[in-house]
Amino acid sequence: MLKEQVVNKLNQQINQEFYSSNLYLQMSSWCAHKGLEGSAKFLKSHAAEEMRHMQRLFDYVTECGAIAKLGEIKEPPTEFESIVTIFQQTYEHEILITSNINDLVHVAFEMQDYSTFNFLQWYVAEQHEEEKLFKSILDKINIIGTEGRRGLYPIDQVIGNLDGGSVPD
Ligand code: OFO
Repeated sequence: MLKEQVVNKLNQQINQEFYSSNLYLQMSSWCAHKGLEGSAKFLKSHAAEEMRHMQRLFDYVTECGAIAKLGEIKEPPTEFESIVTIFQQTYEHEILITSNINDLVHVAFEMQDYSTFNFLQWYVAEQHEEEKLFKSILDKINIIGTEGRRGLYPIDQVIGNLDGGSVPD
């Protein structure tokens, strides 16, 4: 049986994962609109991965006999300055999510809820992968650049071929 404080934190995280999914899906639409097909594909696929993060939490709360609450999801921004801004924002967003997960792990530990603590270890490992992935995109943008004769095309191709990689179930 989950303690109320833990259920509330898990539900907050469900909401955050929904927001992450919507944010990346919205970003993918902006990229598609600008003809950045590789980035659009990558972000759309990552939006689907965020929904799987949400679903895993949703199932855990439900399996523990509590009610998973979806709540109101914040509207993501629709306008972005550039592809560079988009990937800076995704990296910053993942750092924020890591901090949310760490808070959640801390609450589970403090409440001596070792089942939830154990369940959350997947998210701890996953956030390491997510930060690494988005940091690597920023590094690629820095190396390849987005200006010059060929413009955005090469970096968009590279991003489109990236494997979103996630921690195995
Ligand atoms: Fe991008 O890891 Fe979930 O939110």
